[in-house]
Amino acid sequence: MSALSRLDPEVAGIIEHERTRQVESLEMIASENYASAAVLEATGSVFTNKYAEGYPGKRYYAGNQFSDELENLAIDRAKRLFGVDHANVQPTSGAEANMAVYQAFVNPGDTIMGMELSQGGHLTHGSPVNFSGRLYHFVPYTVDRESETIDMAVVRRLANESRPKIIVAGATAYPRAIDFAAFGEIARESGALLMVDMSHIAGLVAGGVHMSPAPYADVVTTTTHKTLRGPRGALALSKLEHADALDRGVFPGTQGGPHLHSIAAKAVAFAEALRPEFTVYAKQIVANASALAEELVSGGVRLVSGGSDNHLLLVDCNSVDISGLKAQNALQGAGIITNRNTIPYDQRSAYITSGLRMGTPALTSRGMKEDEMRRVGKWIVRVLKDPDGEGVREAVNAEVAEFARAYPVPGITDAIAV
Ligand code: DSN
Repeated sequence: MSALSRLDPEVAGIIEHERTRQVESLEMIASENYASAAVLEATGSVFTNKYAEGYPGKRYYAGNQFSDELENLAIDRAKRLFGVDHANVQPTSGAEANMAVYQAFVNPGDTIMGMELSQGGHLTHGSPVNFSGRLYHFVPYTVDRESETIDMAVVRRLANESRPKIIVAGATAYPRAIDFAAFGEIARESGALLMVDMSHIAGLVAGGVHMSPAPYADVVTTTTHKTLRGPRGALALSKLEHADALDRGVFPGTQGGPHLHSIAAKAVAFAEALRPEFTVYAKQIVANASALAEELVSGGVRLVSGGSDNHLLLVDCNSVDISGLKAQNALQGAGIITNRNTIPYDQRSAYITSGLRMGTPALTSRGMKEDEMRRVGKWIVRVLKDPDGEGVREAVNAEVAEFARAYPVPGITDAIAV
């Protein structure tokens, strides 16, 4: 019996339920994944107990000889993984990493360009309800109404008109490849720094199946738990000339003590992503998203931009005459976990939405391939076409649970086996 189940059976029970939920459902939230048993073990390590404000060799607390060793190891691995000059492994979340970059390179009131949240951007890319939109003057760019993809000519025009200090490239609900080289050219032309938030696609970049922003961006931020399959947390990378400013933006600019337990787990995840198997995994994520996209389209479901180049799909729920909220809830009833999302030029609110975002990283971590994606796609179409049909939901839910149990879950079923 574990210490937790002896000392706090209430919390242990809730965790056990969550473990079962993760095994028996199909986890298709594009930003979620299953961390390995090694990543989970490092996350739960004794580094939870340690304070280490500062950086390796320059701490404000004693007792940090092993913290220094750990943080240097994580930095070296991150630099190797993404081929960059400088890495800061301390950001505790993607939002804080982005905040640290703004703090480092611009002043309140300065102009920044970012993709509008309702079109696929992120809260911290200038949403008026977020610190970013309140502190800085954001000029949003949108996608083209017809192609539903980023129009680089429009980005160039806006950049030349508004002369931002930073251009932010990167998205949370954009199913297509992003041309970081073109963003880099526009940033140079308009005198802006290029910041790439590659949170969603970091694992694809690490696996070589998406253009790397490293050669073009001044600064790159990313979370570590999405396609990268690490612990909850983030990472900021830069060219050498920006290293000091970036580090000061993280600490003391926006954070206090780093979360060393999370840095330990990031180091483990970076080593996992450096292995050749990770490239195979990243390729499979994309192949799976394409197979799923084909199945949905052939079932009569419209996808924003018509398909996917990466790990995610954005379903236009108008094509099945329901809202994103209704679609999300119907699929949840069938054991398929997704999240509703606005689609470009959405007529519904951000709470109801007309879209449904889904991704393949977590299912791919369970070893599923194109055949499984086609099967999953058929279930999704069945439910979306009859969202009120309790019988359909129940039947699909039973099939999904049996199907899901047959696929091992990294960090869960392998941890139980040892
Ligand atoms: N919440 C994340 C996502 O789901 O994409 C972004 O921060």
